[in-house]
Amino acid sequence: MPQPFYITTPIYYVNDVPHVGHAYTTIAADVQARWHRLLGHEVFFLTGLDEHGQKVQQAAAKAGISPQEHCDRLTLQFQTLWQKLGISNDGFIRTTDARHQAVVQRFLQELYDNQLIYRAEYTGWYCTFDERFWTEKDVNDGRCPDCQRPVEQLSESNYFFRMSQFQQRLLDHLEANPTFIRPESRRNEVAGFLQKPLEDLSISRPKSRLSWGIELPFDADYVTYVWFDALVNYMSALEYLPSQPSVERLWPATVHLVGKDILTTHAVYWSTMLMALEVPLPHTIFAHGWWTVDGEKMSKSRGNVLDPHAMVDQFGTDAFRYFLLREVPFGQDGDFAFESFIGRINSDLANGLGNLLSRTITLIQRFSDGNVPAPVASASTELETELQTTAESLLHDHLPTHLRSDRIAFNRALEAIWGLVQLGNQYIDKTAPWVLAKDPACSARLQTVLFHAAETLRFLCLATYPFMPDTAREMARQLGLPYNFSQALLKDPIAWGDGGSGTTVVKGKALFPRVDAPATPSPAQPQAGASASSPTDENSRINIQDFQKVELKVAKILTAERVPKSNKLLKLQVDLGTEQRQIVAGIGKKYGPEDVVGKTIVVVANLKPAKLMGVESQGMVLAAGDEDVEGLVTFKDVDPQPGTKVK
Ligand code: ME8
Repeated sequence: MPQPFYITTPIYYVNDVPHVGHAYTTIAADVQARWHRLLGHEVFFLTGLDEHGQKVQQAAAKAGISPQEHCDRLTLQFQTLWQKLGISNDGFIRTTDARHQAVVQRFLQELYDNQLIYRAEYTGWYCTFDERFWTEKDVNDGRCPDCQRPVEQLSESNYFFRMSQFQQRLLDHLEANPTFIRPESRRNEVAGFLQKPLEDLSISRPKSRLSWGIELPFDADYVTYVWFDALVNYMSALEYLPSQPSVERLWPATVHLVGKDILTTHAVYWSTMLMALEVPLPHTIFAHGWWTVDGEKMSKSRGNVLDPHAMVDQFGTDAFRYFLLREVPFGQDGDFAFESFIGRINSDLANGLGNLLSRTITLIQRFSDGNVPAPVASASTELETELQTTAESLLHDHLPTHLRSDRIAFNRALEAIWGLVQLGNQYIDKTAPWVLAKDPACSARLQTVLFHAAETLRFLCLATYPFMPDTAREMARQLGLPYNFSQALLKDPIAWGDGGSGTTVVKGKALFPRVDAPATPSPAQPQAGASASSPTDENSRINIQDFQKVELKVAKILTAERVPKSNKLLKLQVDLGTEQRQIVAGIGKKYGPEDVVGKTIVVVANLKPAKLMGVESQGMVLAAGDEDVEGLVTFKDVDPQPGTKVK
């Protein structure tokens, strides 16, 4: 039996309601868990809440209720959101659970008995927000180096964990286990951190200052430092939450997913705690990047905190799950721009996957009485072979590679899936079943084409399930596939042609209605109305009047510079004949600023201004390419004057 797949998210503070950042890590863990269940692995997926500490005590005091009551209220908010987002966690831990508290006390006692915890007087700079002391050299101008809030000098007697003793062992572990901290850049960060002498860790807080915590088993005047309490959740949960509780079977964890903000606490505090307890370390700690909104940090004071409930209500759970994991490589920081979200819904989801399903079902209903026909071998061509090899390598190579928990690359997995979506749509365009249907001599070919289109969707249904479970279920229903996704459907390799034909398709609603772009996108209050039209090939055509609404003009690029923190965006100043405009263009992966200055290009001149990474764009440049820009639209023989109309 392979080792069970044990995956965790951080346990989130209950000082406030959950936002997009919390949803991100939890959705990522959910995709991993669903993927492993499909493969037939035993999975334990744990999430939960961090309920002790100063922040929670303060939030409860502000609300005028007891800390426990506050925690209970917030717990409901998190659980409701996880349900709405389709999170399939197997366990939900709360650090106020009596069973968890008992384990924390047991660990503390063990370390104390082994002289790995000692008491000492300590004077230092204390940051209330971060609940930690800083040394003189850390503090900048009386401010916390982490959160920049003012610190105060405090002298108090506390208990310390001999973390410094484990520095070399941890360095050796890091060296010997290349996939312990992922991605590589984060591993280097931890290695760098460990070059400086590691200090001992204060693991207590006097009750006179903070009462909301787990009492130290060896001194009733103190509670446990919130991080020592919280990190233990990953092991304590195994003693009482799985259907068959067992630390032996489930530990060490396969992967702890965390945000980069809490990498040190996991890589250093948690690892050294485990070493002191003589427990093996988790296989991988994967630290993902940070979401900002239009280039800015999310914060209440800026009013730009993204509410996942609102997002799901407007755009749907699966569109939200898709966007978060598709837009940005998992280890890197990302910017949440509504233009991109809506763009992805319309292009990838509605025009891509939704269109492929709806046109295939329509074609099968129209030309095959609603039943998926069997293929006729002699009527197959290279096009079918290409579909088959792409689909099989998607399920058997690309997804297993990109979803490996020590290399997670959700965006690449989704790119591979959408490669097949695109191929499927091109296949229908090229084979034109509606033309084949007119000629009785082509009936074997028509049958073959309809079969392969349906088979493509069967593979897509399995591939999309971990990311978009509701969509996969709806696709299976419309295709008449008897799939029960709680079973290990990918335990054995899926072969092309071993389960598609003969099923009866059912026309259903469009998977993803198109979304109209809001007039002025506002991250905190997005406004979007779903249009009723379904994205079929016929009704996605436009007439000449529609096209004439788009004002295309010649422009000359005067200056160009990169938008900070973006490898894709260039900020251009362009001459439009009668005026100068600023345009932000997503061409930065293909061109550097020096490549484009002086070029004569074509721009959409009557686009409403929008902000990209916080920079205003007053138009759009035309370029060829889908995912990646292949080239700017320019002129070969002439250089028309800026401002000239293009039609
Ligand atoms: O740190 N972008 O809890 P927390 C991406 N209780 N991810 C984000 C994010 C953003 N803008 N904001 C939050 C704690 N996250 C401790 C953890 S674990 C033993 C204790 C996600 O509520 C990301 O996973 O502050 C980050 O690490 C976590 O929420 C922090 O959640």
